[in-house]
Amino acid sequence: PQPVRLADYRPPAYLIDEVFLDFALEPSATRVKARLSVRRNGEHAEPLILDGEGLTTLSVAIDGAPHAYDESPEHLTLAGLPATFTLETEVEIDPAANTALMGLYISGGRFCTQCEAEGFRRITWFLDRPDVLARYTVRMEADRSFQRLLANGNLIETGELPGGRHYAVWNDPFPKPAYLFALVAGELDELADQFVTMTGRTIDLRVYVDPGMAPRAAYAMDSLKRAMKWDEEAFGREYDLDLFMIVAVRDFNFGAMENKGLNIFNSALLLADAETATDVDYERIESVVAHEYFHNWTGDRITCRDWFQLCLKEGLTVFRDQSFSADMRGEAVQRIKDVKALRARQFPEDAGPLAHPVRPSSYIKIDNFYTATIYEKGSEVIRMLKTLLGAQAFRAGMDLYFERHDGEATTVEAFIQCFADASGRDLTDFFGWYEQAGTPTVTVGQRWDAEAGTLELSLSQTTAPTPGQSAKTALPLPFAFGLLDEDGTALRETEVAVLDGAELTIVVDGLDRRPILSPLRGFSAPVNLVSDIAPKDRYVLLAADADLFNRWEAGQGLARDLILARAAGRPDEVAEERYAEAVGRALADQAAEPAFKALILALPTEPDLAMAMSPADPAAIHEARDALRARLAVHLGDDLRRLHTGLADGGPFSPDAASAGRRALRNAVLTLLAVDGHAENVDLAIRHFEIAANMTDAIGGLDALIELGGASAETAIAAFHKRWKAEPLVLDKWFAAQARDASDEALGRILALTAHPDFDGRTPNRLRALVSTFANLNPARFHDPSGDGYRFVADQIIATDAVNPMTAARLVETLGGWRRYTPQLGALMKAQLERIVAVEGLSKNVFELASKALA
Ligand code: B3K
Ligand code: ZN
Repeated sequence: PQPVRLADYRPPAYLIDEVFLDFALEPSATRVKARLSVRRNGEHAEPLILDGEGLTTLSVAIDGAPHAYDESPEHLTLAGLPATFTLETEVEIDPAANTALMGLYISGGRFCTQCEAEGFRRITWFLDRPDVLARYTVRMEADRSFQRLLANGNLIETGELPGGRHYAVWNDPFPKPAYLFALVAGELDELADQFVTMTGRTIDLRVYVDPGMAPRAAYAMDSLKRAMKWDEEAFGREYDLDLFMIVAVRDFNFGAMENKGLNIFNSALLLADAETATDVDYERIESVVAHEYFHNWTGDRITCRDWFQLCLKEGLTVFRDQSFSADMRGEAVQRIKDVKALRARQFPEDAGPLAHPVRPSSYIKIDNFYTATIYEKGSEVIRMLKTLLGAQAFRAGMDLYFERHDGEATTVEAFIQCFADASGRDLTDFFGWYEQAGTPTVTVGQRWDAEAGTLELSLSQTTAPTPGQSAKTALPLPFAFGLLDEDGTALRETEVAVLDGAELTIVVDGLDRRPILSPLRGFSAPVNLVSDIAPKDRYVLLAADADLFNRWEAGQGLARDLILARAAGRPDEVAEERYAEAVGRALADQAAEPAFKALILALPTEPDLAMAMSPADPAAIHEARDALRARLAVHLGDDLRRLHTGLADGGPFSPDAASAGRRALRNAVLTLLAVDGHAENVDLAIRHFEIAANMTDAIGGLDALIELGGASAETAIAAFHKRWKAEPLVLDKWFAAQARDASDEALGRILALTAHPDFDGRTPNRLRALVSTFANLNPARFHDPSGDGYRFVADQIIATDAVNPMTAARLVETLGGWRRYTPQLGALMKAQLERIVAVEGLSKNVFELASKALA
């Protein structure tokens, strides 16, 4: 397959101004008539080349008369065209057979669509590229059993038809690219509400869900209203249509989609109540509802010129949803979680064979570039921009962007230009963050001159080569830091220095005591930090840094070093005791929030540790990490059990951040205790599970019992299944809990789960619950020395690729880091990638990632 290159971008030869679509919906034979008002773009004699995939063409006419055309599997070519004309086509498609879940498909007996990035071409012949913006009118008719007929924009007309059919007509006044088109038809319950905008307009809000599920949409609706208000306050953005709809579907390739006025969600990211959803689910629902809503301005009103510009809408919108969540749930806790996610997903990507810049310059399948780099690093880049310019200039740049580019399909250059113009700053070098892959390493050295009372900080940065980019340049990055004394008293408040070359020296003078450096506060840049800060100073930071992120970071660094020393066969028991005591003090801190303490209590994850060990040995890491957990569990045992009791919550469930924080801490305590199979801990876990009054506690208990193993684990697994077998979203959690089981004998059971009657690999949620959870969150068993974990994941990739290439491809990255592991493991991983690449008829999606992972 040939890659597509940014350098080859050309404006479209034709533009489409108006689209009229007429759907005659039938599950296995849907007819789609399209009437397009087309206009030649400039003076030329080029043919019109339309995109299509899997369409059965029934007719093609220009200005009402049949027209000759050339059809290939992916294109329809028309020549000899006037400067403006009406193109009419009719095609037939088969939604019931659409297992790839791109284009028009059926989920739970309802029609729904997914068009981003290139799904619209599976619906009708079109210029399926984001720089062709058109106004859409959509008529659809279906059997009356498909009760609701929904599309983008405003409802214009509905009516009955003979033969038990009915129809609806929708019009979207805002020009949009085809990837934002959506249609839904089927039986759905409705949750209705309203929002009054800052200019006093009343917007109708609708959330559509499976019959009987409307109460579970309440939190999504509440999140939506808070997001609408927040976007007005934080960015001055008001909603534009009079109606905003969200529909939940069970079968979806990812989280959710920002179709104009008609967002479509994976039901896992929309439905919640205390009994069936965890606090983590609530948190994700809040952030994803906000994310998709925020796209209305950053994505829909202003969209991408081409798919290389994906971060223009995604990085920016992640930044917006993270800022929203920080305001809803607390800045420090949110920042820690965001950085954890960045390190868990983006850093390994940036360090491996699939590393790519935030704005890539070539791809084979754009579906493969919805990555942590585009999303999460893309957000970090915006965050740095805000830090470098200051909040006010940042907002001025955003305002200018909305004003200058509303209604356009634009580029990252144009976006950055708005900030340069609004701030008067030259951002040429900053643009390097979009073009250079790899995580910079920033090294900070200190020289303390007691006599002069000066601290000299020397900063330097380097970035290792990444595939296709051997030479790297230094990128401008904000380095926020503060100084404390040995008692934890602030000596200097946060200051932001800019490392805008390979090196920088900062001199702080007027210090009357030895300062302790609190570096890279709030994780002010997405880098790996290497510092010479001594453990005793890191204990001061853990106990007293005014920057809560760095308190957490100091604890993580201490734990990481202890675990890695153990994994290397050099355990330091005295230092481990000291660490346990410091954690005990952090837990006793009355001023700290429970949500923060829960984060302090969790040791660095195994994949995180693997990134810091070369070559990585997952078995040694797992064992060493558990040894430190055991030290904490034993050393702090009584305190932990007391804390667990003290945090028990008898009142009615509330999903608010403070209540969720208390549950998070209580479950983090249980997680820690589960490493120690002391009878008291087993009893505690059994009780925790049995009396759980919400899903957060039920899963916390189940996880702990599975780790403790034995008969109580079996009982719990069976009881959970019996209780929840009729609830697909909860059953997903049941699969996931078992997929996380890291015990030595777990692998056989996990592999056997694919044969469970409730397992269906064609439902992406179920597949991810078992296979992604296993590959991403169970490193000990995924990297099982037998190689069976790798083989299992490869089997699932190959089987899934035949039905749903996009979802299959998402699993490939788990094998991509093979060079970072011990030679034995690396060879086993590589062998599975080779097996995948050799499969006949492999999709472009999987081929691109697997072959790049091997290159
Ligand atoms: N824009 C969609 C992602 C589409 C993924 C297509 N492979 C959801 C989001 O990021 O908001
Ligand atoms: Zn998005």
